[in-house]
Amino acid sequence: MPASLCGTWDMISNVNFDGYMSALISVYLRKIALRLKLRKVIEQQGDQYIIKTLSTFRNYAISFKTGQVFEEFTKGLDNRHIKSTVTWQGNKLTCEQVGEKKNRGWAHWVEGDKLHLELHCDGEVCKQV
Ligand code: VL7
Repeated sequence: MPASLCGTWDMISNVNFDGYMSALISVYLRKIALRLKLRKVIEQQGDQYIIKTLSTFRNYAISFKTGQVFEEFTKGLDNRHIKSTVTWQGNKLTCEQVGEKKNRGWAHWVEGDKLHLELHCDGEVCKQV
């Protein structure tokens, strides 16, 4: 069993978030988003998850069951409709986001006492801890 991702996690580093966002949104919103200290709140019951991304500017939440495709609307982010599937790949909770943008997805895992997140879209990779 992979380590639990559940809890409240405050961002301590954010590498190439601007590059990742440049694949999705215009420069105006990126300038605001880049300054945010994001908080993740992750809840789990069995294979049902809720992941909230919280900030002083906007909040975003998804709810899903692992292994089941769901319709995701990235409301307040890049406002796209995508088909998302989250599965465990080893110790990584991995999401594939199929839509207009190629190679879009993310992966969460725990290392030591830290939550890691890799976000990717097109050729861009953002790494958050
Ligand atoms: C979600 C933002 C850039 C728009 C506003 C910034 C406000 C706070 O996909 C994500 O998380 C996954 C994995 O934890 C679960 O949904 C990252 C933030 C990415 C993309 C678009 C910036 C506008 C951000 C809500």
